[in-house]
Order: sequence, then C-alpha cells, then structure tokens
Amino acid sequence: RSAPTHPPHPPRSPARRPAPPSPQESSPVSPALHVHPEVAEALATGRGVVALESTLLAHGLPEGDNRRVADELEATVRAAGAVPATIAVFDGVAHIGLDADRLDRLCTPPADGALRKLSVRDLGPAAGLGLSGATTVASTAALAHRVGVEVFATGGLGGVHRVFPVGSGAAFDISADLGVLARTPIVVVCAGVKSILDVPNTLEYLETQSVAVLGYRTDAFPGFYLADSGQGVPWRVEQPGEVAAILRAQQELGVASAGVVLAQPLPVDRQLDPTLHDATLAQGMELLRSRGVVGKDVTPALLEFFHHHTGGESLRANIELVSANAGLAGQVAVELAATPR
Ligand code: PSU
Ligand code: MN
Repeated sequence: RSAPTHPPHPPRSPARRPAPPSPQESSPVSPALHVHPEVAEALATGRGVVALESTLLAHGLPEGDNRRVADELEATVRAAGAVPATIAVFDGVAHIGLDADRLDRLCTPPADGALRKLSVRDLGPAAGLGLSGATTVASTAALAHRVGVEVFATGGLGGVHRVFPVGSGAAFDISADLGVLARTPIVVVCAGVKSILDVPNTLEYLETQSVAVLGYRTDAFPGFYLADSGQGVPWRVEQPGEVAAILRAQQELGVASAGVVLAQPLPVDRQLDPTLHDATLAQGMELLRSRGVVGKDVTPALLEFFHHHTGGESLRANIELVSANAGLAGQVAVELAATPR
C-alpha cells in the first residue's frame, strides 16, 4: 500500500490543501520531508499547529526525564486546542510530527552514541547522508516554516555567548537561532534567551535583524531560568490574540520576513534562585574553559552542569518553563487559525 503523495506546502497558504491522507500512513512531502498524517490533516483543514523542537529533549534534558517531558509538551499543546508537531530527523528524513516510536528513539540515545544536534547547516548533510539527529530552534523554525506551521515552542533561545574570561578572545559564538529568526516569519514562544548568554548583546542582535520581541504579560525580558534578565522588552502583550494580530499585521504590511519572539517568564516564585544561578554559571563557565568545550557542545554542557549542580532545581525550572511555553504556543496557534491570512 503506498502513501498518497502531496506537493510541498507553499509556506504562506497552509489552509488550502488537498484531502488529508488516511491516519495510518505517513505523508511524504518529498523524499527528505515527511509530515505526520495528523499534522497534515490539521494543516489541510486550517487547525492550529505548534512545532516543538527536539534538541531540548535529546540534548537539554537528562535521559529518563526527556521522554516524559516530550509527552507532557504534546499533551499541553493539545489541551490548548492545537496539534503538536515535534520535529526531528531520522535516517535522512525530516519528520514533522513524531509517533511514539520515534519519540522513544529521540529520547533514548542509540548504542553508538547520542543523536546528533542538527542546526540548519546540518540538515542538508544529515538528510543527504541518511543520518539522524535532533533539531535546534534554528532548524525547527526552518522546517516548520517549510510546511506552513506558524508558531513553535522552545525553552530558551540561543544567542550571543559570553566571552570568558573577558578579553581572552576565546569565544566568538553566536547561535544560528538568531540568523534563522532574522529570515523566517514564525512566532517563537520562549522564556527569553538562556541566562548563560550575553543577553544585552543578543537583544541588540535581534534589533539589528528586525526580529520583533514581545514580552508576554511582562515588561522585563526573561532570562530562561530567571524571570528577569535585567533587560526590558520593546513591546508588551497581554493576550494570545494580540500575538496573532501582530503576525497578521506584519504579513499585511509586508514586514513579516523575520520572526517574532514571544517571551514568557517563569513566575518569580518558580525561577531558579538567582544567587545559586550566578554561582553555578561562574563555575560552569570556568569548567568549559578549562576543558576546552566549544561550538555546539557549549549549550548542552552548560545545561547539564546546571542540572547536576543545582540539586535538580534548574531541571525543574527548565521543564516548567518549556511546558508553559508549549501551552502559550498552543493558544497562539488557535488564535492564528481563527484569523487566516
Ligand atoms: N531550550 C532549552 N533547552 C535546550 C535548547 C533550548 O530549554 O537545550 C536548545 C535549542 O535547541 C537551541 C539550542 O536552539 O539550545 C541553542 O544551541 P546553540 O547555543 O549551540 O545554538
Ligand atoms: Mn554556538
């Protein structure tokens, strides 16, 4: 039995698709891209869809917790009335929406080593060479946009890394997340950028790249584990419907070539204790420097260091913030579905 073949979704008109495939079959868009049938049907019928990234599961959370969180995030999106689409690459095929077996595979490292961490520049090589890996904010945004998904949820955006020690010249590390947001019209729901980064410079970069930054019910730009990064937000919104109105207005005005960052803080009483945070960050940075950790290993190594050195507090905060973001992304997706372009 062969699955029906669909042409690629034109990114801007997700609501007018041919009849959805039968639920048991995967929905190949191209040999390198498969849309899960439930996601394909939701896109075809104009329902809200939320993309979820997989690097935070495979590389940002410990094995054991990650599989439970994967289910929790999807359930949270569904509770908001939208359809979840966790994105990852398996055996050279980018999957938009994962079944339980693929979520298992994502969350349990294979015997021959962890799944790769795939940014946008890695998608071509992974697909072309038939390899597997988890997608970052950058690659999740690119793939989600490719099939017409307009919103996705993560924990904390990548950004401009801190240089430590200052003046050492050892770091010139700017996450590809920022470059992709600069050219991909999608709403990213996050708890700001990771507090392990240079937050002021990251915000400057987003301004230069014309990425809209919205604080969700806050005037303070959140700092991932911390409710307040010490920076402000250019715009504050109170309701998911306002976010949908902003994206639609950008599209109508022809200024929607970049993404929209919707930053939702943890409640102050749920954040990581700032004193513990600062001490852990200083130690973690020193460890990275002494071990020579660079490139794409920096973020997973620092997150793991936090999880071990805060007695699980950073893990608790991380899971809570990602969950809250999935829920808000679901609400925004529902509002976007109610106001088609
Ligand atoms: N949010 C989390 N945990 C994570 C990440 C985000 O709560 O692990 C991941 C995202 O996939 C993001 C990546 O794209 O961290 C940033 O990595 P880098 O700094 O190497 O670009
Ligand atoms: Mn980097």
